[in-house]
Amino acid sequence: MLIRRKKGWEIAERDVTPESVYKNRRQFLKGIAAGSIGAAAISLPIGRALAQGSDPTADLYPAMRNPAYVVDRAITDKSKALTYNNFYEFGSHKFISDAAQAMKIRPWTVKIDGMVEKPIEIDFEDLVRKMPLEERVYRFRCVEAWAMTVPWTGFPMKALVDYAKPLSGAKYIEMQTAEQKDTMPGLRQFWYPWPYIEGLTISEATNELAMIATGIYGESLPKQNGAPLRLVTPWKYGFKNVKSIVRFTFTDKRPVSFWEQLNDGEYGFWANVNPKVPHPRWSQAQERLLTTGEEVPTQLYNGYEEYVADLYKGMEDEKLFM
Ligand SMILES: Nc1nc2c(c(=O)[nH]1)N[C@H]1C(S)=C(S)[C@@H](COP(=O)(O)O)O[C@H]1N2
Ligand SMILES: [Mo]
Repeated sequence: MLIRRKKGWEIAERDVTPESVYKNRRQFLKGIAAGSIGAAAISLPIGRALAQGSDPTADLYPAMRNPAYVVDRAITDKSKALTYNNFYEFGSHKFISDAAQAMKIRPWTVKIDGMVEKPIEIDFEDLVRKMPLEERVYRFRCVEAWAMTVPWTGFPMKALVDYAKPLSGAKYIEMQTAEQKDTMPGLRQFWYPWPYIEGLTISEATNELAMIATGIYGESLPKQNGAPLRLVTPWKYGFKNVKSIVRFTFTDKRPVSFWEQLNDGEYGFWANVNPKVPHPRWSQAQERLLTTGEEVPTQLYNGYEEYVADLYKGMEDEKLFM
């Protein structure tokens, strides 16, 4: 049974204090430097853990950049995008990149099931080699009002939908993150409705912007960013972008996502970016750029209105922007 929590003070992703968490982490790292903790692996640079193991998909990167997606913003520093993360399975704060290195990403089986011609399980390696990989630079906007601009490598989600051959009655796709009890300490926080799931309508999933990312900055995805595959929907708030996916389920019922299960007064299914629709506890008018800290105005659909506005024609009664 799902535990439905309505208490915003316990669960909102905004409620952590990154500064204090960061200070604690620095204390911790000082401890390591002083030799009080002999954990050499912890001080490895981010991403090295994967690079050291054999990444059998390394030959796929970098992929050719698709020049159609132009962003009038500087690309966020790689070091920022790889160390300031949300991945609650590894902790409910931003500095989980070290902890995430424990995640096991080989072998990685992806299930495609529900309303499809033939449910299948496929190894990630086989799947990614069937898909048309390219690089795209996209804006990214978290509901907490921070933003980044990153080069993702991946494939249009439409290619996966075509591969899955959904039945005509399927309307939605539910996506689920892995649950690794032995590597994900966050799963012990029982008040969260694990596993992390998210959903899209099939028309959203087949919109040209929707992407399944397998890489970032010209390399395969680091674990903290959702290796080996995660969703990227740049017109929606960041929490839609479910990481480390193990299952795509085609269904005629609208999925109730992780955050919506926790608090449907603050987080909804659609979650489209709109500066004019404030979150119940804060404004969405501005966003803070990760590298510079600069505050800039947020744009409708995060600047992707021309691509996606048609998806929502005639849906004015829906809560499209939360
Ligand atoms: N499984 C899982 N996916 C997740 C999250 C999470 O906690 N668990 N956080 C989401 C949120 S709130 C954001 S903003 C993005 C952050 O992605 P990044 O760390 O690659 O920047 O991941 C999203 N996907
Ligand atoms: Mo987020």
